[in-house]
Amino acid sequence: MNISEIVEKIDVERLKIVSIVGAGISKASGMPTFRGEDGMWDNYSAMELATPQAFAKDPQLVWNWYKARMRILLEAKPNNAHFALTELEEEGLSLGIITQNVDGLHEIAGSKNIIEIHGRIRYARCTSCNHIQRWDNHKIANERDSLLYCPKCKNSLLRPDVVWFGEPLDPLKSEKALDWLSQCNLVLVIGTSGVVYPVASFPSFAKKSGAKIIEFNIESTPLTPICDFSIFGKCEETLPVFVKELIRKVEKRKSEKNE
Ligand code: BJW
Repeated sequence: MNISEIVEKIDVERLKIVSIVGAGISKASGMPTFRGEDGMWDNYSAMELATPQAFAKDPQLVWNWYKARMRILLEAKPNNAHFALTELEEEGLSLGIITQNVDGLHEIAGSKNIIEIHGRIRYARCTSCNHIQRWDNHKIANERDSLLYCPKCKNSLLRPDVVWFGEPLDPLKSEKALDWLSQCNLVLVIGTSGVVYPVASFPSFAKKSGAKIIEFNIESTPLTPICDFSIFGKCEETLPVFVKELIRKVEKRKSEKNE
């Protein structure tokens, strides 16, 4: 089924969309994904580095990984997939974006209702007093082999303000995400491998509340079987087409009602 045929099947009456987003959306902005061919850095897998154990054992190694990613991010711009989601929101069709990405590109693209469920790479958090500060500048990103320390407690180490494996998600963010997912009637699952929990369980949670699920990915994922439709291809190409066609259908519906 092509995108027009899929849009044709969507009930656009009182559409409330939630987008669940992963690293694939930022690939065209130059940000590496976690798994697949991008998933190694300095011979370590992202899965080995994104843990509190890795940070406890070798904070410098972990900070060097985040600094390498920050150097890329500082040059990155949102792409057409980020902008398509902003357009959905501006048209009043979106409840919000639940993003696993820590890069902040949705906000730069102009989206407002965003839950950054795995945190924010641009901020660092004190491992003792929880003081939070930005570190997204070229000077720090280019200082290799140096750690960041808390300006408040002086000797305490700062860490990236993100969620690593084995760490709980912010309960307020999870609660808000589940609230959106129970209210929505359409979920767009964009550029995620669908293997990291609890986010990987969000589409089926929404489906149980009656939402339709559409996946945008370059390949099938463990979520594909529960999706009503899968749109295979680069989301920076497919999502803008989908959004444009959806908005056209909503507008057409509105003008028919007013006649
Ligand atoms: C394109 C594309 C293009 C490419 N267009 N598509 C239940 C069952 C089993 C395990 C667990 C479970 N519940 C919890 C767990 C454990 C664990 C987990 O899920 N493990 C599994 C891996 C087995 N989960 C956790 O530990 C979570 N915490 C938790 O559950 O806490 C419970 C707790 C309670 C009380 C006390 C203590 C604990 C935390 C998970 C945190 C994940 N963190 C990371 C790092 C964030 C910081 C950082 O960025 O550095 O989050 S890991 C990494 O994976 C990152 C991502 O957000 C996340 C998901 O990755 P994503 O986005 O899907 O990227 P990829 O690379 O995997 O996929 C990219 C996709 O894009 C691919 O499909 C491509 O095909 C596609 N693509 N180009 C469209 N152009």
